[in-house]
Amino acid sequence: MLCRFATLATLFGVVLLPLTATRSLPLDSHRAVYARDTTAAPVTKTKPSITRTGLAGISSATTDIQGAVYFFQTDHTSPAMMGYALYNLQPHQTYSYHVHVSPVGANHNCTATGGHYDPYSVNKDAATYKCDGTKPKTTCELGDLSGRFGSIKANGDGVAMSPQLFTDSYLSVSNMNPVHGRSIVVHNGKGDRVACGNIEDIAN
Ligand SMILES: [Cu+2]
Repeated sequence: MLCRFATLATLFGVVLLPLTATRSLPLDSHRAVYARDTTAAPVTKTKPSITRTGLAGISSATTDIQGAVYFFQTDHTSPAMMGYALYNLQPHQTYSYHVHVSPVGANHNCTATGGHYDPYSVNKDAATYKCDGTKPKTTCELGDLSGRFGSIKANGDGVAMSPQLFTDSYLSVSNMNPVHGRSIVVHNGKGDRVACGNIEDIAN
């Protein structure tokens, strides 16, 4: 128990503390930030390690699932990095997760999020759609995160952490094919939308 939460806390600490540290920096002109260092106290001489963030706090109206899916970029020319931590999943169950095109509905309605984000219109026919993670641009909806990077697998405690930070060279936080303003939906093995959350900036 302790171990499980300690691990979660560590993961969130690693990701969230640097993000929080950049709160006061405008997202779209990091050069401008350095130029006005003289008026800021305390003065930061080092380049912020993370400049663009998208965090979806995941929760559910129908289950106890909670957690987060996060994206960050060190600058607008670097690929986005993506990871997740989820808990209160069904032990040993497998879940899929996607970027959906629209935000979550007012009463935490995951259905309001619409379909998967597919900016290259790859999915012409749901019956034959098959994502090959090695060819994301031509075979995957870019929002098909489980198709591209692998499914979420809960451990015996119902916890799932991304086994690594995934490098996403096709989605960005807020530039080309942006995830900002969209949502993450987690589906169970039957495809039901069991949890969701909006992808929001936490660094402005
Ligand atoms: Cu989905």
